[in-house]
Amino acid sequence: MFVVATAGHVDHGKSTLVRALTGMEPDRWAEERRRGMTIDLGFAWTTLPSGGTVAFVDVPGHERFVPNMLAGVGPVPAALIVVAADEGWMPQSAEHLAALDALGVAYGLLAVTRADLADPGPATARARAEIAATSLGAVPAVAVSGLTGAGLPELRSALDRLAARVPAPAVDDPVRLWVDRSFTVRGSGTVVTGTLGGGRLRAGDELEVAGGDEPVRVRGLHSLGEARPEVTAVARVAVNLRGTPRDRLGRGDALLTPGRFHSTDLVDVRLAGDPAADLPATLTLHVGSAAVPVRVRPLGPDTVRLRLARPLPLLVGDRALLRDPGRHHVTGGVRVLDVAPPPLARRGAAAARAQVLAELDGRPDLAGELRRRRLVRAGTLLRMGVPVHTAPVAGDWLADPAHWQRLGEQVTEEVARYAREHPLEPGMPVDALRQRLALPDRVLVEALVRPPLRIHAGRVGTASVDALPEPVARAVQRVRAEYGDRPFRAPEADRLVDLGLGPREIGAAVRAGALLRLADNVVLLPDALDGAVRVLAGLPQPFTLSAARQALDTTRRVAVPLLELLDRRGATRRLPDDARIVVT
Ligand SMILES: Nc1nc2c(ncn2[C@@H]2O[C@H](COP(=O)(O)OP(=O)(O)OP(=O)(O)O)[C@@H](O)[C@H]2O)c(=O)[nH]1
Ligand SMILES: [Mg+2]
Repeated sequence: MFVVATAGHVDHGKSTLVRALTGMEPDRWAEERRRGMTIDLGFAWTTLPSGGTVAFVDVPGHERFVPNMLAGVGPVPAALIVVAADEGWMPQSAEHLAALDALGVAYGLLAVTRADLADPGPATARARAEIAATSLGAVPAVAVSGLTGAGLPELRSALDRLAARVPAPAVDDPVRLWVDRSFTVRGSGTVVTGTLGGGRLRAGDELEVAGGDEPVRVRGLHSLGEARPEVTAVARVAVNLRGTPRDRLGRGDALLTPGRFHSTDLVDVRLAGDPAADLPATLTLHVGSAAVPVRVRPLGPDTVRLRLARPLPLLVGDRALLRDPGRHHVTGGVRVLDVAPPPLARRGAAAARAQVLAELDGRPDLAGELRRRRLVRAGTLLRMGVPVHTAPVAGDWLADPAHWQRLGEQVTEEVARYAREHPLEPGMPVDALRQRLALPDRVLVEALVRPPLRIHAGRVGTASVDALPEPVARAVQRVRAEYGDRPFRAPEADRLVDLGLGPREIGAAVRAGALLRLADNVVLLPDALDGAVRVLAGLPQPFTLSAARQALDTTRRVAVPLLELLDRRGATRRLPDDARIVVT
């Protein structure tokens, strides 16, 4: 389907022309028909000579209703500009054309109506000259009369040729349907309509409402007045929503493919046309069918930051326009450069930001986004409208290659520094490393640790992290040499000091499994436990503490905690009379 919006000054014959072409009434309201004036958007369609379908979004020309006009043309890629032969170029001819230009509409056609009332030549010449200076460029012109029907066959053929020029829509894109109407149908519930510019909708689909948290479900679809199981862009579509109250949705809302859009109330944009210098501080941003008040903060010569009064599901590259509602004036077009811009807190941040923005053109650019954001989730970029075609470094994280390499080097440095500062610890805790490098996710740390570093028990160190630090290893060696043949004699406290085994060293040796700690300052070699059980099993059962102490050739200082440890491990059991047995 080819969708085209009308444009043009009030009373120049837009609705008459749509009626003549389609046989349908675009002015839906009794008040419109009574006043002979379009107030809100109208919809009509017909078959073209080629067999294709054209659907019209007929807009009001009166200056009071320009916001309605903008809601209609926002999502539509082509325009039928209507100028009356007898009146010629008028203020809303200019304002509508400025809006189309601001939105970057590139496909159009000029119909000079009321050609039965005056020579269409001068109006045609003026209008073509005005249009040629905009995004529409040189457009074909047809002189018509909605009254006599003269020129209508030529106009139909011209519409066919225009339809053939409009690029094919991206039918696999996610759906962002800007709602231009919502109403209730008795027995069916809430229905919203809009121009589907990309993607496809199916009955049964689950969709998101921008800014809402509960999903909505498509109960049924209509296009051109007929029920359809599926509607593919470009199309006018009416969506019947299951169990959704009508007041939940209205013009300016958007139905979205779930998880594919990022609603934002802060965007950095480039202005087309007039530079930012004398821009009012507050304006209205029109995008899709939405109109939202914004506060304007100039950044560069043609770039500004907009703070939206409510969040919208915007994408990098979106076209929108700014209008001063008080002055009935389209201030200019904007192109969205960044939908998740950094805050401007530091001094000089705005100037630095202006420099960054000067390099951006609104075309989604993966390498540039990675360079600026350094680390970002693939889903985040997709939701900004930036296609992702590189592999993640970890999880769904993407990294700027140079930044990633730097991080790898920093990991080596930080782990080495930590080892120097904490020689007795078996490596740097993963979370300490994550914080040190300001990484947002642990999986990134895990991906950055490469041999000879490795992660063991939540710490990053060399492959031998669970080996003993050098000085502790030497001390343990000496314990082994001195006590190997008296395995149940523990070094006295001052002997431990001589050996260089303070509490931290003992802790490191215990963690590494090189010493067994029975109590503060009471340590044995780790094989002592099995040896003790063997000795105790040789005693007459049950045995007393004193018998155990003698058999083990040790002191109470060792025997008491040793037997308690064996009790805890279930190797021995303590009886009510304090004697023990070895559990076999
Ligand atoms: N003689 C003549 N009158 C026309 C022609 N087209 C429209 N008119 C008349 O011009 C008046 C306005 O026509 P509309 O079609 O309502 O104009 P419009 O552009 O839709 O107006 P708005 O929607 O209010 O902006 C009506 O009285 C029409 O009958 C034409 O080709 N010839
Ligand atoms: Mg009209």
